[in-house]
Amino acid sequence: MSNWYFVANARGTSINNLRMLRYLSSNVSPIYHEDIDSSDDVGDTSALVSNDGISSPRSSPSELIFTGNTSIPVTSVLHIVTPEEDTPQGIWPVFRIMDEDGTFRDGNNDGYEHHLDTKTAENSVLGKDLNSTLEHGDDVHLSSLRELRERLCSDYPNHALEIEQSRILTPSKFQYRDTESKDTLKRVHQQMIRLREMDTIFQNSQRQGRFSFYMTCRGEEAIPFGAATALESQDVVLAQYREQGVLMWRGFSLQQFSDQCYSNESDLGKGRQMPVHYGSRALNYQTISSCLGTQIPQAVGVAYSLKLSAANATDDGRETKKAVSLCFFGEGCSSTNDFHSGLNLSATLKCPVIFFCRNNGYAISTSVKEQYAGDGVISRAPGYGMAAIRVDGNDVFAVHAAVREARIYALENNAPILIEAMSYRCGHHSTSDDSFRYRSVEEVQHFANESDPLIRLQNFLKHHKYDNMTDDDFRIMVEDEKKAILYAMRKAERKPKPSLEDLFTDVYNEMPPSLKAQQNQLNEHIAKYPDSY
Ligand SMILES: Cc1ncc(C[n+]2csc(CCOP(=O)(O)OP(=O)(O)O)c2C)c(N)n1
Ligand SMILES: [Mg+2]
Repeated sequence: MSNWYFVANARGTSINNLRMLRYLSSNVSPIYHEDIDSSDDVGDTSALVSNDGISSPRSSPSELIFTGNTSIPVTSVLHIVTPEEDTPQGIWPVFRIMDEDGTFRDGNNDGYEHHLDTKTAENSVLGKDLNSTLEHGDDVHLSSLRELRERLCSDYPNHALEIEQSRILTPSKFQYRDTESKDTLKRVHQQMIRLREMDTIFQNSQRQGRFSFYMTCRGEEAIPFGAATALESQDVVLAQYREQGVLMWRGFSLQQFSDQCYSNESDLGKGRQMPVHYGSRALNYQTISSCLGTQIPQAVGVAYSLKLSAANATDDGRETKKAVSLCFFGEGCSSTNDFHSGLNLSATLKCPVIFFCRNNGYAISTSVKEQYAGDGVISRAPGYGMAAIRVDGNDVFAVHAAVREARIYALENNAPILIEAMSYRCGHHSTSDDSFRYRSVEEVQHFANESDPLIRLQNFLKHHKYDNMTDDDFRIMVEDEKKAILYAMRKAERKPKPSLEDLFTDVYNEMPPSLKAQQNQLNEHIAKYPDSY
């Protein structure tokens, strides 16, 4: 559906909603007031960085409290459950590296029987070479990823192997164009802020009638960036709609995001899709479909084709880069027929596909309690003969590690794997939704305070004194991002709409008579009511 014709229908606010607004929008910048009204905002990043300092060290929680007061045992062990082994007894554990206060878990208080293998420290190069050049002390600020990794290995020897392998903690071979630095961790942090700000401004723009629809990723930002940093550029991503951070990481510019939402002539989809239905052939990101679940069997087809082309390329001696497809979907989408047929097909055809379920507690207004009777989505994997891992979706390091290892597993075994990431949808479902009609302000406040992935990463940076980041530095980053987003938006707003002709092209080589008839009807209609168009 073209967003020209989409009717935005949710401008309603309730008293609860207003209370939440006051709570979360207390520090709105003047830039917003000048141009973009934030009256229906569900939050502003500036509020996130106002919790000065970090909490004092505490022992790691043994359980993760999920929506609806379900508790899930936490494990510090990155373990993929393969079809060959026994499935976990009871509730599947959730893999987590970093606790809410930004420190890494020591593994001693895990709620699941797997405990960290202390040999991992000995296996790692950094782990053997601890304290070589590192000065310790409270006032030592770390400025390079090398220093940070040494400090982390020293502080958390049980995670040494992961610290060494984590690409978030490894500088890129090439300079990132947007940050003009090779520092991956800093870029992850900056892009998490950029995404949150873009979401906030775009949502508010929809409220002002500047475009027709929007969906935020608020509260789930660790998922796209954790996953994107673990993939290679040749990997094909088939997303649901809330994963715009993957595109951002791959280089989709703020101008491209804005052009798509405004459906202007620079929109790659030529205005035929609703806002947020991004796609980019150059970035190997298939265009979003509004119908839930369609991306799942498509991802299986993509993976099957990748497997065949990799095999053929080896046969005739050409070099090929091995690739997987990664398919994102929400837990609500896992109730579609396409989920079941897609997963079954991938296991029987042995396709290298990563199924990534974002379990954020809700499918619009339906909470997980009403969505399934079993243990989430992960417990279905053994039924399909599929490997699986459950991960804390608010821990960017854990999401990264799980996807990295899942990719290795999928390619080595030519087999699918299911990841379930436990998170929470802090925003409304979309701009057509007022979530305070079906969940309490207190619930949203609780998750926004306790498990926000951006605050968790900022606690990590502060705790480990990385890059000397203070709350003021965070605020400056937020302001710079806001300016860049507003600049792109204003530019997008001024661009002309795509040609009406484009509505009928690009599907058939020669337009069939039925479509030609529709085009004539549309032209006649517009000629009859010129004032309305
Ligand atoms: C086949 C189909 N059924 C229903 C819908 C309406 N719909 C759009 S999003 C959504 C909820 C999806 O929830 P989930 O998969 O958990 O993703 P989330 O929005 O939580 O990220 C529904 C029911 C649709 N778009 N397509
Ligand atoms: Mg959901």
